Amino acid sequence: DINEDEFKAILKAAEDWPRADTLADFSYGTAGFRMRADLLDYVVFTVGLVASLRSRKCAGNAIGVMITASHNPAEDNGVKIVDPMGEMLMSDWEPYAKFMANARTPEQLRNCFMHIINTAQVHDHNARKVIFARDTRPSGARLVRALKAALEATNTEYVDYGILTTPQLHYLVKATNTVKMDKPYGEVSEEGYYKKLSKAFSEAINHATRPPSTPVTVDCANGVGAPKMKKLIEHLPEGALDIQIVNDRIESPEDLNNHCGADFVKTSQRVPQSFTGKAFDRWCSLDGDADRIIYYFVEEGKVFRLLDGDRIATLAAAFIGELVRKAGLDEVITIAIVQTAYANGASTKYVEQNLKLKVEFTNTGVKHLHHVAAMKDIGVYFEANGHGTVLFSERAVKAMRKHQPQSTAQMEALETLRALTDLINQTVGDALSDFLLVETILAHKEWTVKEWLATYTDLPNKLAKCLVTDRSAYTSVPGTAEQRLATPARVQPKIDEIVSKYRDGRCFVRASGTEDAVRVYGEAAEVYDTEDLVAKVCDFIGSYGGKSP
Ligand code: G16
Repeated sequence: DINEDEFKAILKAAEDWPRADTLADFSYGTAGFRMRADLLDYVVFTVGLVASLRSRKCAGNAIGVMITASHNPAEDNGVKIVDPMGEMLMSDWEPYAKFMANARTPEQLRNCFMHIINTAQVHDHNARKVIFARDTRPSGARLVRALKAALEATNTEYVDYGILTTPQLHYLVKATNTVKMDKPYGEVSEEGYYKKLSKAFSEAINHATRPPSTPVTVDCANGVGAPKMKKLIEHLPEGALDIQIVNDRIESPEDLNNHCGADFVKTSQRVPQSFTGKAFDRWCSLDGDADRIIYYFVEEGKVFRLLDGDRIATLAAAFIGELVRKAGLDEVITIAIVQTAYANGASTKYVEQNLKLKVEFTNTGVKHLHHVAAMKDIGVYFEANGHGTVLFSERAVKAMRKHQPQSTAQMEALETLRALTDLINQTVGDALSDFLLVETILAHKEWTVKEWLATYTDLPNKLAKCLVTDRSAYTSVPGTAEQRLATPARVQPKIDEIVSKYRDGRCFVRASGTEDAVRVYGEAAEVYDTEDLVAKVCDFIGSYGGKSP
């Protein structure tokens, strides 16, 4: 039952963080709650309450709360909950978070609190701990106060890690909860994160003929990735990589993700502000909370070439596959790739036909991909937008540990593989870790961006955004990886009709879970067909004057 003293304290604290007066309900979307920062105070307060209950449910293990709106514009913010092993909040609990954020009166809040305790069978007297961090958005400081108010009212022990990247917080949650285990995930500090990555990186490039000989430039989206990448560089072995940084103006919030960063480069398919690269120079962009990374370059004549999440997935899967084979483990360990509908059709074909690996599709959102990848021996998952990682199962790690190499070549492959399990963030997609992974692979293969691009040719593609009055009217048919709309009923037949007119045409529409818009993705054999196809679908949706057809 509810602890009356605790609940009194909650109500008292809630007075300072009133719910924004919106008619619409808040929802726990692709990456938690995300909206205009001035609407979020109460939402963050209630997330504090849910995180406290979640920790009690998880036997007092630390739960993470990250305050960030990642790729969204600077005036937005968001909040999401991280489970004990560093993974996203268990999906069964998302409705609880939604329910609580939408409680409009003290009675409703009380009912929600009681409901969670009863249905999730939370032992009210259990220990509870929450650790949290935020990105560089100025609104973060106020939202942290709302969070602390909820944690203090619920007598929850907490650690405020200040400003971190999202994946760093995921790392710290797992490190905190494994500290007493046989194999702790890493030291419980930001410093520990850099130490783990740099040690693993040194080991991973140890058997490469030479480190990448050309410099790489990182666009940090004017966000938290900038100071954190600089700290990472301080920890890397001397001379290992020549890294230049651009777009690191975190002191001017309006510059965050503005004409720079992974989302801008991927969606507009052009170079970011401050780009000074010459032909074939290697560049990459992080997003606003440094969980996504994409690479790109320009060819002579300024032709823009993108090496997105699909490219990182195929690069990583091919490399890890080779190592598994060279180490003599290919009979024991299998590799699978997980993608979303946004994956370029050419990448899927390449994985199936050239790499001979199995591809599975899930809905958008790393939480969905992660879940499927975690069931494989080695699961490589990346969204085309550059958000992803590689998961090594306990089974695969054991096989690598036990395997006795039969030759120096086998031993070297095995050592590199083992280093990758530490280099790659096992909790969530992590731009800093993925950056070191890509650099490691390019070093081993002695590849420039040119060879990397040559592996396959992308189908021309376009991603557009349409503003509609009610994006919740757009729902997908379950089991189609969001490639078909169930509602509004008239839209899917029309899309099918339009798509049928283009060679290799593919197009789908889905409601964004992070922005107030629907996304339209299209592919076709020719660039002008792709443009035309997406424009026609957008026109159809827009022809209702922003109203849902
Ligand atoms: C978040 C999610 C990603 C997702 C992206 C766009 O990214 O973590 O998995 O691909 O939003 O989602 P949607 O199309 O539903 O708006 P981030 O980097 O903003 O946290």
